Amino acid sequence: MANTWGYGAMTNSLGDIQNAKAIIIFGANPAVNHPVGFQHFLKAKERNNAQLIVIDPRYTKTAAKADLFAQVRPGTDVPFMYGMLHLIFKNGWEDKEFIDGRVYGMDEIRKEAAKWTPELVAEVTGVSQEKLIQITTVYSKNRPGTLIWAMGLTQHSVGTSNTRLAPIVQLSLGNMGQEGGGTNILRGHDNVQGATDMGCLADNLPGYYGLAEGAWKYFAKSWGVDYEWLQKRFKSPEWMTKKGFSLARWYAGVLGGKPGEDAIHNAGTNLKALVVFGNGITSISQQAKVKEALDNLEMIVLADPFVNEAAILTDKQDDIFLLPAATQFETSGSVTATNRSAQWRYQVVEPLYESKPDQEIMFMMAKKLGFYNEYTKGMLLEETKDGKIAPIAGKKDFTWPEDATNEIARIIKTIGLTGWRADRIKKHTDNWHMFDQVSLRGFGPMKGEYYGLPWPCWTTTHSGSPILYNVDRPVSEGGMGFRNRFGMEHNGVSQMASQKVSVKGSKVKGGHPEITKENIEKVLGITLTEAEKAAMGANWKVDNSNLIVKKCMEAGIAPYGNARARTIVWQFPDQIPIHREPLHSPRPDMAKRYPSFEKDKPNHYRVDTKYGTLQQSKEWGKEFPVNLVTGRLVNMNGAGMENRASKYLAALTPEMFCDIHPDLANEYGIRDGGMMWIHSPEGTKIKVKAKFSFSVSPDRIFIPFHFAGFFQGEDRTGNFPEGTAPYASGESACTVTNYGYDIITQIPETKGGICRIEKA
Ligand SMILES: Nc1nc2c(c(=O)[nH]1)N[C@H]1C(S)=C(S)[C@@H](COP(=O)(O)OP(=O)(O)OC[C@H]3O[C@@H](n4cnc5c(=O)[nH]c(N)nc54)[C@H](O)[C@@H]3O)O[C@H]1N2
Ligand SMILES: Nc1nc2c(c(=O)[nH]1)N[C@H]1C(S)=C(S)[C@@H](COP(=O)(O)OP(=O)(O)OC[C@H]3O[C@@H](n4cnc5c(=O)[nH]c(N)nc54)[C@H](O)[C@@H]3O)O[C@H]1N2
Ligand SMILES: [Mo]
Repeated sequence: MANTWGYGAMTNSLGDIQNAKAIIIFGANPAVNHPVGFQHFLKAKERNNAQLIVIDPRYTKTAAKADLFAQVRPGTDVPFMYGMLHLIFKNGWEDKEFIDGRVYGMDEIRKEAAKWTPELVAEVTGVSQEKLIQITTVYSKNRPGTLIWAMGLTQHSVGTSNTRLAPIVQLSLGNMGQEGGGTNILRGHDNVQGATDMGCLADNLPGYYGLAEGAWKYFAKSWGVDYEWLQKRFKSPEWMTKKGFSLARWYAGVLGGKPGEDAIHNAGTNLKALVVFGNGITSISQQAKVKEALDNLEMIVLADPFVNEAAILTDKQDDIFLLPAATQFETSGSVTATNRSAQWRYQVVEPLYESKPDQEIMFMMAKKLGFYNEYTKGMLLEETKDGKIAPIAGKKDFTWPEDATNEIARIIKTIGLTGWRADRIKKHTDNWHMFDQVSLRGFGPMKGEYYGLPWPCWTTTHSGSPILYNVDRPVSEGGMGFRNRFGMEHNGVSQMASQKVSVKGSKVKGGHPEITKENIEKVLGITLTEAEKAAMGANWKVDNSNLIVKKCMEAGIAPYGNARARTIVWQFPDQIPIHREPLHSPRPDMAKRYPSFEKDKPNHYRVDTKYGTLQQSKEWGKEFPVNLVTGRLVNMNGAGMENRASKYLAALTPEMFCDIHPDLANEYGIRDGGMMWIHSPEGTKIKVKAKFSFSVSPDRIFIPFHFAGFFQGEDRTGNFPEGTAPYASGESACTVTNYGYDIITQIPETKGGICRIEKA
């Protein structure tokens, strides 16, 4: 199982936002969710007179600081962005040189954008033509502009289309690879960038290595274990290369195949046990199903510093184990920030009482299950000059966590973690005061390095790369072109950057492919010795000799090529992003005009998943006319247990509530402070307190997702072991968020649902 919330990494850094002349935010509320990072946005306004533009269905605290605000209808960002592109092309505001040299397929986008006149955009998104024109004009005329997004773009059945079209807007304006530009995704949890980089995803190995046999073999070699041994961990070899269940639909793994449930494809078996490290479980859509799945498991293990409220939700009586995990204050190690920078986290206190850090719990489990040696062996190994993996001389045992960090640096070459040795990361954190917060450049002992060595950090002496795809700096100072990942050509068109685009100081002029053993001599114009040839891996990602990277650094190029950013993804159901209404749209007319994917997706992370058939099965909006928007509060985090267990944080929002416009409330006889029911298309309901608010328009309501402990009107807090109940409990928003999952990542459509409301 893996966490599929959110996707993308920041191309620039929070500090670099101070260089922007315009900032456009799609579906993020950093004043609330990234209040420290948001200070850079405010500084950009103060110092640079940066124009702040916010696109959100709600008037948020971030919107309150904006120069321009568009209150978009949930799930219509694709039309809004095409509306911008329409105006950009119509007025000739696009960066022609950038597009010609570095982009593939912009003509297709231009064609689609031609359809999205301001008039049509206004009809579909609810944003006036004037507002769209004003926003596009201001954003185009103030370059560089940075484009920000977070969960408002991703948590949709078309989340992937949203997160493809946003960079396309940036490409059209030439805002990529620029100081003050880029696409800057405000990531979620502490170290979530590190968690994704480390393969806590259902569809790849650490470092985004795929699940193909070649990648597994690279890891087997790097971990010093037999490939065959690894293979035998699976029921049969073919399961090794298949995606796993995602966190979003783990419950289907338990319920799959029962009447009315989506079918699963899981080697002929349902899931029987659940082990959770650091997820609330009450934060996942379809809580009624989650509860049923929990009730049907044979065993539940919850490793958490608090009582994980999954234990409160279930009726299961036996075989639920609460393991007291230590917090991050009680352990140490490297963590990765939203801008790809590493930091060292030092331990503050020893683990309290009988709690243990996560890794110790995992080591104990590995011992019991009999694979502890294989699990930890990689920390005792190193690469040799001739491209082999050998034991580190004289090393009998590992030191946690330094040796784990060094193992990561050794193995993960795809995203360039080679330079992330533990001693280097510590030195950065220790010398925190020696870096400029805007450029991240180091001074004094840190000269020549950027803070936290933002990846790719190609070698143990490389500077790190604070701005991705910036060809105006030498590779040795973090420069690079776009990555070449999808072959040399498509439909007869070269995927390489044009001859005019070279990375500053590079010996290789113009675009070039990613570097392999086969093409290195030709592309770099060098001759390898026989010894070098023997040591070199097939490509830079699996080259234990690191010779490919070394030769590339000497030539001043990034090993991953200098290619074109592509707007067309020929492997996806929508080759270019197109508008598709959420599966549950409050507007049946729009659902007909802009239907979801015609075909359902079988075996999507092992679960059959519905799209168009469900959307078109009914005029959902007639029965469920109100848009349901969910999101965050500043005093609470995630599933909320950590904060509701704090007296002072809980006191700020002691009860679960719903932001509702008085006009809408009045239609249903709901009073400010009165109770109301919210009903979902799945037949579930929650009872919450109404809170009159003008942040939402009368066609939509907002609920935070930080509460749990109540379920469809029932108070379940009696289930807490004595003395462990938090100060605040309430209904979980995810009991009523609707069915609907992104077609590629399977992120739930928690930002594009509908409901029916009623006075309670
Ligand atoms: N205080 C606090 N901070 C947090 C967290 C927390 O729980 N509490 N969680 C952390 C995590 S894990 C994450 S992922 C980040 C998330 O950070 P954000 O993405 O900023 O969080 P949200 O509040 O869920 O959603 C952002 C905005 O998206 C808007 N939105 C909803 N639907 C749409 C839509 O269709 N289009 C557009 N354009 N906007 C839409 C919502 O109204 C909301 O204002 O925050 C992190 N920071
Ligand atoms: N409706 C709706 N649902 C959403 C979202 C939304 O916007 N709307 N957002 C989604 C997103 S982006 C996210 S990231 C999720 C967040 O949801 P969760 O991941 O469930 O959020 P947290 O509350 O951060 O859960 C972390 C759990 O880890 C525990 N924990 C803290 N530190 C440690 C540690 O060091 N070790 C261990 N083992 N446990 C620890 C905490 O006590 C808590 O129980 O929610 C998702 N769900
Ligand atoms: Mo998140």
